[in-house]
Amino acid sequence: MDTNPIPTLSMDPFSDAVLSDPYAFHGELRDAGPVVWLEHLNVYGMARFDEVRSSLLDHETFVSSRGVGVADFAKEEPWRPPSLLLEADPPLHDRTRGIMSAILAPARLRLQESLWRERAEELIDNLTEKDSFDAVTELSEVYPMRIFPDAVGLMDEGREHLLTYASAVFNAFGPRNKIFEEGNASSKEASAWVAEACKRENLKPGGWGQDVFAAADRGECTSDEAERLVRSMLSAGVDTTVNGIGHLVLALTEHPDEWEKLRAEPRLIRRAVDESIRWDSTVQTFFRTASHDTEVAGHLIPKDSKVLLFLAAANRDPRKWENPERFDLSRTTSGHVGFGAGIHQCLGQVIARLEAQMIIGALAKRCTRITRVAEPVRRLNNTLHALASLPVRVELA
Ligand code: OVM
Repeated sequence: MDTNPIPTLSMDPFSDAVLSDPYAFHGELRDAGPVVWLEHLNVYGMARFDEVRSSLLDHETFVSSRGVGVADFAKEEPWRPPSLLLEADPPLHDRTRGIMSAILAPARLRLQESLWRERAEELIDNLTEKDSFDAVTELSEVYPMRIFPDAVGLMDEGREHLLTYASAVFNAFGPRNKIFEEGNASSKEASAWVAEACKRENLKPGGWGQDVFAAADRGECTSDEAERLVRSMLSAGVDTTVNGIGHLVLALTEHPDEWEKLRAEPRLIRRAVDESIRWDSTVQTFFRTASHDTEVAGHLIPKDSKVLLFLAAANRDPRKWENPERFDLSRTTSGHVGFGAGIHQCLGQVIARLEAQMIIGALAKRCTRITRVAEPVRRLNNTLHALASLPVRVELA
């Protein structure tokens, strides 16, 4: 073991430069080796597809209960009470995951489909009354907010706090840098609102939130756990879909041929959603912690090490993907790690796919062309590849 030393990189993966345009850095990481030492953070890193995927699958070696951010919960106070899903290992994780999987089962989500389609068509009809609009502030930030909070059964007042909260949650997985501090300042009020919104008495009947409390009534979890599980929906369900949809629109404006293909063959919309997540992964990174000494590609990773997994880099690894930098609707996108892999693989991916399909479906039905009319503006986040603005012009069918 370790006849070749582990290559060291000095670049800060959470610097403004890397976060705004991560792909060149991802190439350096992959080419440096299967395992790297990131001396700026004192953590190991993996950016090649095989090692990222295997590490995600090996949840006993690479645990989540010590945090999936840079902070080790064994040594540092967590930023908020840990998630019972994301920041938990079996057996706790399997119990909570079981409760949530039943509530968000695909057959139950299908019940939302016609309403979500109606809402998507409504929004696109309104937007296309003008020939140009901002695909972030008027579309990707708007559509999930019109369907998701209602599906959970959230109180009406204060829903605007959701995006502020989620962006702070995702910033908190990174180091305590300027991006974290700035988001943290504005998130206090949002956190307080979220805590209230998750309470049983504030959730409307008929929503997924009340379904979690019904599980508590059946003895599957405590009421405190139910509140924390509703919090997971609010943490993970908004900023992710907002930026997933934003980047999907961006991908389609930059690839007019793929837009043509998708319009000609609407069944490709499904694939476009996954190809977009492969090509420009919304969740760029997550950490794990080594629970014991382990070996990866001949290198020792000592017990208690933090390991940074570059999901987005794995999804563009040329060792795995042909022409990985091409957004290509004719490829097989399945197998990407944009939703993770293994026991923690995105619980909400069926919701995310459905939302994206509905809004892009409505857009494709209505518009023959979609063109970007100004440079997209990025919103820097320590975990999410995020957009602040994407001005587009459309031509109607
Ligand atoms: C949670 C949570 C928060 C952020 C992300 C996430 C991607 C889960 O609170 O469970 O999954």
